[in-house]
Amino acid sequence: MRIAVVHGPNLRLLGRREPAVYGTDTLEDVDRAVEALAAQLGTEVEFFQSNHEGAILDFVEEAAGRVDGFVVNPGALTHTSVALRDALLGVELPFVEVHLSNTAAREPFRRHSYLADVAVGAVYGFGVHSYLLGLRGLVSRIDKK
Ligand code: CA2
Repeated sequence: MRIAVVHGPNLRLLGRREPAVYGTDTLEDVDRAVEALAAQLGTEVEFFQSNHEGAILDFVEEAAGRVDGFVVNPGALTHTSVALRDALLGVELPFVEVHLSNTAAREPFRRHSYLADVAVGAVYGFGVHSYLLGLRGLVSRIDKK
């Protein structure tokens, strides 16, 4: 099994700004933790980050030929992007939506997700553990098929 982990806009700032909201782990720390869990689960992983919506759409389309599912932290695209929703629906692969912060406890505009109702599940509010829980859930869902 192979899973792509997608990080949306601005997530490269992780660990460098707003530690009270997003914690002190860097994006590299997140990727290493995901890689370690993936190895335990016997799953291959690859990572992609972009600040550009179109680049993320292109990646989803291109990666769909080689992966079994996606763990996605869409960043602010969560709350704005019908295009990302359509791209993920279009490739017909399971995906989990993950967020470092608890978006339900923040500004009202973060409460709506264009992806949550078409994701196999969502994990919010656990920092790096949101990615790890999301990966576990996705792998078990794919294994059952
Ligand atoms: O909590 C999350 O994971 C978010 O996806 C992060 C997004 C935000 O727009 C979503 O509502 C929730 C923001 C990503 C920007 O990342 C930063 C990290 C550190 C410092 C500044 C921005």
